Amino acid sequence: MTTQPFDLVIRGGTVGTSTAHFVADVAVKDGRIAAIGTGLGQGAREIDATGKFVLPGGIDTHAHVEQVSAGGLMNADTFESATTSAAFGGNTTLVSFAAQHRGLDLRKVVDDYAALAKRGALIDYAFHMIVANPDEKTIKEDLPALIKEGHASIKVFMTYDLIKVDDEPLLDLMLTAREHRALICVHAENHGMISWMGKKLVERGYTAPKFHAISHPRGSESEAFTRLITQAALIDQPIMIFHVSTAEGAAVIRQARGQGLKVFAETCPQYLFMTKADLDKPGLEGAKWMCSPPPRETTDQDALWQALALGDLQTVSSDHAPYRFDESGKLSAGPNPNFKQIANGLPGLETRLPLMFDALVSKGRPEFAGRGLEAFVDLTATSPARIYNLPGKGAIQPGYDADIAIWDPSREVTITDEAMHDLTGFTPFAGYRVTGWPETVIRRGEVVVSDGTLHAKAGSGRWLSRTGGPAAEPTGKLVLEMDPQRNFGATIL
Ligand code: DUC
Ligand code: ZN
Ligand code: ZN
Repeated sequence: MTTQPFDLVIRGGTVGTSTAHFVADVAVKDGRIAAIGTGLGQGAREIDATGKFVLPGGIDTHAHVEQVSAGGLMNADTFESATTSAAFGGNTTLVSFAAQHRGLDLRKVVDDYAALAKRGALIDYAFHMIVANPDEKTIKEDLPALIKEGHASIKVFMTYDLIKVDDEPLLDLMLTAREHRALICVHAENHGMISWMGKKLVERGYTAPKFHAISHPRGSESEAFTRLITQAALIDQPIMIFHVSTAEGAAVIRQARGQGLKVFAETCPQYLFMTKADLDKPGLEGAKWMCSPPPRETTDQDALWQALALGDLQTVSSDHAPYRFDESGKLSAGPNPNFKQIANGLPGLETRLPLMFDALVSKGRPEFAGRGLEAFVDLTATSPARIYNLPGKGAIQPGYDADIAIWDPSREVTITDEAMHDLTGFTPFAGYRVTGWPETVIRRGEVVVSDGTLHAKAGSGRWLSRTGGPAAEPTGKLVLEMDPQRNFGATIL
């Protein structure tokens, strides 16, 4: 009997990394990538990947799952449905949220989400802790302990009445994050401008979903980015700015990074592929395209693609926030809501990678000058793993987890509501035609999806304990007020 040195060998595919692509076999042993090369030995299982792309499984670092929204509404997915949808879309790792609302105990919140995910998740996962109740216990006790236990990122909202964190508690949170080395992720929009515009529009009878798009003035984003970055510089705390939607917002980030500030940023498919015109539909239909911040203009799309190519923005996440188009979700305020009463968010776990693959690899966005495959891998897997410090994830490399998506680059698919595996019941990308699809998805060496069939069990995903890693390390550059050499000797940081 011949011994088979490997558990799995994927033969003859084009292996893609964030810096190169080449034809090779990939061998897997004990859930990890054991070798990459040509003519590798036998595997107990063999997959012929000739003509296919062998890429790292996607890492989606911004998704709301089994979570109560900013407006107090439970979303449509469970960890099982969301991770099933993510897996069919080529993902092997998810970072979702443990969401503290006002009055809730952060420790209990994290324990509750951990229990839900442990039971349901079928790809690997981690959490960002949303903090909306930055009281003494949260800041002094729970956050330091939870960061130490492996939850090394915090999300804060600068808007939404029920969960927003004002400047002073945000500075407190940044100081705690700096002391314990966690990344701070932020939904940054100017609350007052949005709230004021929303009220004015509704008072004047402009209630249709399309008015959501103009109720979040473009300047509310760049203003909040500037304020946030200025505060982060005061504390010397690294930040991640979520879901950048405007050209002006991207320009603020570019300038800050140019000054050496540790500012990371993401955008999402809804800002790269949709515009405010998508919300302009008869009746309430436009609610399906409502997210916050809203989709903008085609000129913003171009600016965001450029910002991705320049490295000003480093990741593309889905911001999956699923609300059904019925009374359990978008229409929870009744059959005739104004746009302020409609939950913000849209599903995207399953469509993020195919949309990005189609744009970067199949259509070859010009900004990436022939390096679309590398950019795809980098923006959707390698950079997320690096920034959120997910060791062993995000690359096809010996010793790394065998998290692999095998893509058929020539398969043409029209996205439909019915084909999606999440529980939203619709996708805002229905009707989009994409070329390239993840046909086989492998998580730690096990086939999770193949031939349109799910093979993994709920609960087979693993929680990933994370430290803050290099991204969360302060720069050490202190502004005048924090520098004892220049502030009359006061030590604050
Ligand atoms: N912000 C998010 O990050 N997700 C959903 C809705 C929102 O406002
Ligand atoms: Zn947000
Ligand atoms: Zn979000």
